[in-house]
Amino acid sequence: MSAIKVSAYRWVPPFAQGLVRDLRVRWALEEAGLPYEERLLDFRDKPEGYRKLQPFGQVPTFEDGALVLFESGAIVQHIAERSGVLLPSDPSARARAMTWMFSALNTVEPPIMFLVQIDLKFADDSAAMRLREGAVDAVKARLDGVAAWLDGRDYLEDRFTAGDLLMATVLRIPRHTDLVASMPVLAAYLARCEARPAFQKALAAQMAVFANNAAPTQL
Ligand SMILES: N[C@@H](CCC(=O)N[C@@H](CS)C(=O)NCC(=O)O)C(=O)O
Repeated sequence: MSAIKVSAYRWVPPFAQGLVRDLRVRWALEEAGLPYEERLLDFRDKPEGYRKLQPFGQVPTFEDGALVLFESGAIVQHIAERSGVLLPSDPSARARAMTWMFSALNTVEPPIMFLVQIDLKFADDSAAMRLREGAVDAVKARLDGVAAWLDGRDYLEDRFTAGDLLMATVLRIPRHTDLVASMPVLAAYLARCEARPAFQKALAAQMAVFANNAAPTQL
């Protein structure tokens, strides 16, 4: 049987290390106990034909024999459905968990990514910086919603699911700010998710690749 392959970057700058979205897939595979291999790519120099696997030239992709998937959320969902570990079998509980998967990627991640763009790509652009206050408020509004929901709970639903896996990876993104760290409910939730052995293995695997590969080009 051919091994599952996950695409990932050989190296990214420190601000992105530990955040690249193959982490979600590695984590889901670790939770499911499915072994995988890496398909390592250079950020600036993707192999000929890679867009046949990922139309936008991004990571991650997931290859399992003839099945090729892209979009980290879809890949995590596939792994979760296949293994049963990350989604409850009860149909209603499963639908709730999937609701949180979409919520993480579709409601919470976009304002966070907008803020990240401002802070990490346009920090010297005064026009962009004028948008920052509003961008922070938009992130806070989403974080307030997640924190209020989580208050008194360990996880978004009554057990850890793929919804938590995606939400935790999204909450990691604004680590250059104290937005999550300053909210005790969210900080504790994130720490709880990150303490899972499967997360620790996934993170170590991503970071090991960067440690083994010197910066190939200036990004
Ligand atoms: N929605 C996609 C986003 C993938 C994505 O943004 N990947 C980044 C790394 S985390 C990437 O490869 N960026 C390079 C690019 O967009 O050209 C997913 O969740 O898989």
